Amino acid sequence: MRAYHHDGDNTADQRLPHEYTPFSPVTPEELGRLGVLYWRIEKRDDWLEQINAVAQERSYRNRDVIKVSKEAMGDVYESKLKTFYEEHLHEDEEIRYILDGSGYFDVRDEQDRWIRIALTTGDLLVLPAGIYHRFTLDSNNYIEAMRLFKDEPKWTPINRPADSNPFRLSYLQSVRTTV
Ligand code: KMT
Ligand code: NI
Repeated sequence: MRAYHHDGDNTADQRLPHEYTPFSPVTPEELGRLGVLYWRIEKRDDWLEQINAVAQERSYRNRDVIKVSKEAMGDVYESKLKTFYEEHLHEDEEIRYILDGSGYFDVRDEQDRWIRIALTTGDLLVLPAGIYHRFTLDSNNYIEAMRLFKDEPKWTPINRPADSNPFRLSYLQSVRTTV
């Protein structure tokens, strides 16, 4: 995992790193203040047990695996990528363990700037309900991820603006009270 401020350029290819100049890293503690959680679980023999432990601890009772690539998605590839990259929120956590490949999750900070979170195999990321975010593949054009969720999947993206959504409001409140 590597997190940093995005350069804000939305004209160049979204798959490029878009590092702010000078490079401006974001620590796991700063992500934590936004409610974003991160674990490193190496893809060794016991990775599944470790995932199971986190899942049990946080009541993630269901899971599936998504493969994002042209080969795996065929006709819906372009439209899915477009949907992933539209700024949105969910009414539940978005939990991803990267099984293979790599990609970028962008999340908004307190000043509404983009933080780019570069994930690779072995990274586990949890985005809180109500945070504005988006996802893109990087120039490797391939990611495979386990998606975990508490009960039934609640994938529905709610595109910005969703400022009066109750999950948005309680997210903002939780961020303020943890500062
Ligand atoms: C999402 O919700 O944006 C995704 O599931 C993207 C693919 S998982 C790395
Ligand atoms: Ni999402």
